[in-house]
Amino acid sequence: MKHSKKCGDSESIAYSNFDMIEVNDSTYLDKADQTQGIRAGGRRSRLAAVCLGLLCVLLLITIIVICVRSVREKEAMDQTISSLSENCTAERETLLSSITTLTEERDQLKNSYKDLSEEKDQLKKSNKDLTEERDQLTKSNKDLSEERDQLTKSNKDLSEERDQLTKSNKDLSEERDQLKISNKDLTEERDQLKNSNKDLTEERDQLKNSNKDLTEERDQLKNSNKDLTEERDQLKNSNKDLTEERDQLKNSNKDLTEERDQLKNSNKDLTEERDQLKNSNKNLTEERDQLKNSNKDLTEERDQLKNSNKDLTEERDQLKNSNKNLTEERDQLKNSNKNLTEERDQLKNSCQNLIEQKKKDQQKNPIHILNDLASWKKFGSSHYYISTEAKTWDKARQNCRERGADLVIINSREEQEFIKRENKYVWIGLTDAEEEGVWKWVDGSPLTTRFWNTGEPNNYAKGEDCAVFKDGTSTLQTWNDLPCCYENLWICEATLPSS
Ligand code: 2F8
Ligand code: CA
Repeated sequence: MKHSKKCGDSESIAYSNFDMIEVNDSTYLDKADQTQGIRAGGRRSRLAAVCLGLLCVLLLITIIVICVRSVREKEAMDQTISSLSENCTAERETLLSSITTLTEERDQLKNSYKDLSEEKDQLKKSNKDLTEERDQLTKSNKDLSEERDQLTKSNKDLSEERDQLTKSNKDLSEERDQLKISNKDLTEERDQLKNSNKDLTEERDQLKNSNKDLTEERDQLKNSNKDLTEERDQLKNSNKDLTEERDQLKNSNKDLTEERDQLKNSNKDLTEERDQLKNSNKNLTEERDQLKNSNKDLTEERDQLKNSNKDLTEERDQLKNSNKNLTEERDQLKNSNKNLTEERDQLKNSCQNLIEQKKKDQQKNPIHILNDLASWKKFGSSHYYISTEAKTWDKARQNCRERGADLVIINSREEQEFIKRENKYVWIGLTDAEEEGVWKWVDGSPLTTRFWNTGEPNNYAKGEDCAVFKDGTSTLQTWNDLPCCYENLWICEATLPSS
């Protein structure tokens, strides 16, 4: 019977009782043989049991030794592990503190960069305002100059007009004086004529009187003729003489009458002439008064213009002074602006240096990428990150640097194909900003393997210095040059130092 036996197993005792029962059941063995066989079987069983017990003890000892050894080994290992974990903890703490320091430093730099940007914007704004103010002043100065020129011109025109008016006034005064003289002459002539007329009238009256007297005499003579018929012949003669005389007198009377009528006519003409002269004199006086008034108005207007011209000149001079002051102020502001710009540029440079230093530190310590590895894709020995927002080429590069990386540098067809699979329109780390037409990667290396689109780079619109990776169907002709100020997604590349 084959049984596997184990140390201290209760089953083995059951099996030996079974053997003994088997022996008791045998009817073909004699009693002595039976006793002997039982004794021999009992000895063998005891021997086997002793052997087994020894073996068990040995096994137990071996197990105990192994256990003790393994406990000791475990303790030693625990010690090693705890010292290793202490080292790791210390290292992690150092790294964490350096991260904190770098984060603080980055935040400070970000803040100083933000402050400088704000300061720059304010300066730009104040510069723009000043420029606008200066342009307005220049414009107002120009307008005032034009106004002054117009006023000078109008002043000149008015002076010329005034001179012409003075001249015409003078001419009119002369004409008036001449008319006055001629009027005076005519009046004198008329007075003389009046006098002569008066004299003639008196003469005529005298003649009339004498005629009357003669008529009376003749009547007397007629009466005496009547009375003295005799004497009539004589008187006839004398009468004839007298008649002749009378006829002569009549003729002379007629002549005098004609002369008087002529004088009357001439007197009438002279009166009309005088009235006409009086009218013309009145008109001329009115005209002169009007001219005097207009001359007075013009003089007042000229004086007002002179005053306004004077005020404008003063205003212009004040504006000139304020313009001069503003120009000085602007120049001072320009200088201060220039100084601030220099200061800002210096700060920018120091900021840039700090960023570069930080980048170097970050490259030494790629914890940034390790922290955010889920957003990066691995290809070859590099990791790639595609942004989710759009920025200008410079800002995109800045962002890559802040991530401890830089814009992607494509050095092989495989890398080009890998980026193409992402099928995104992204900035890459290629630029010819330093020298037109000389394309360089962001690490300063020249361009050797090219994947330009057909017809590119074309410096379209004379200002395309940054390269973009286009999405679309083509795989090996995807690059285009674009103005760096355009805003696009971008792709960063980071190479982790081999561990
Ligand atoms: O927007 C600039 C971009 O304009 C065109 O592409 C849409 C030019 N392409 C051609 O003239 C063929 C690009 O070269 C240019 O960069
Ligand atoms: Ca182009």
